[in-house]
Amino acid sequence: MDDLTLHEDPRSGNCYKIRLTAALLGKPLACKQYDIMQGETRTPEFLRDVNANGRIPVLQIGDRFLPESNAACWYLAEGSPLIPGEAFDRADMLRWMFFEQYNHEPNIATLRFWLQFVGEANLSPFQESQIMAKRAGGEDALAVMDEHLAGRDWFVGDSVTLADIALYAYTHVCEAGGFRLQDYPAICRWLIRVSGLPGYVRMS
Ligand SMILES: N[C@@H](CCC(=O)N[C@@H](CS)C(=O)NCC(=O)O)C(=O)O
Repeated sequence: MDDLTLHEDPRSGNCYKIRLTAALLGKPLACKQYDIMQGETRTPEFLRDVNANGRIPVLQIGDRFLPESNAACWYLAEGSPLIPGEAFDRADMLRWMFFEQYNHEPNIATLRFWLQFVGEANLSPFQESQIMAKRAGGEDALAVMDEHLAGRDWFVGDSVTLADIALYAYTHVCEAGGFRLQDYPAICRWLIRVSGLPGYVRMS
């Protein structure tokens, strides 16, 4: 089997998804760290050798490079119970992973990044003008999740899948972006369920 190396910044939830998937599956994963605040994913070498899109995470599989967190999770989990065997459930899992990338991460992860790492005082006028819309978009996403999880344990079927891992990564740290988890009781119960999984690892 090819060696697996995660090119990551440990503060990133997108990178954490991949580490959590590997840990739940018991797959060994080496890590190479970058500081995105210092532009280390924008160097000519990184753009040429690792990801022309200038972003982590990138999962290196032997001498091949796979960017995009959810694609990397899929690669690791192929053939495992983290991907449902039944066609509808598998597509439904992808539905939540696309939701995560379109409705959840661009609002919740971005606000966390701006408020926790960039700092409110350092935001550009454009970023400042986006805060309210990002807050509203993030709250909408959390409300959809909370309603879906009321009365069920996992996003798809009756066991944990990549949908749960993808959505867990930034949800469990969303308070750093100013969101209030206590407003979402079904999410709170699900977060405890995920953190109790055998093999679970913390974000950092
Ligand atoms: N859709 C991508 C998003 C990747 C992404 O936004 N990465 C951020 C960190 S979470 C990054 O590398 N930022 C550094 C930069 O843009 O220079 C994924 O899911 O992997």
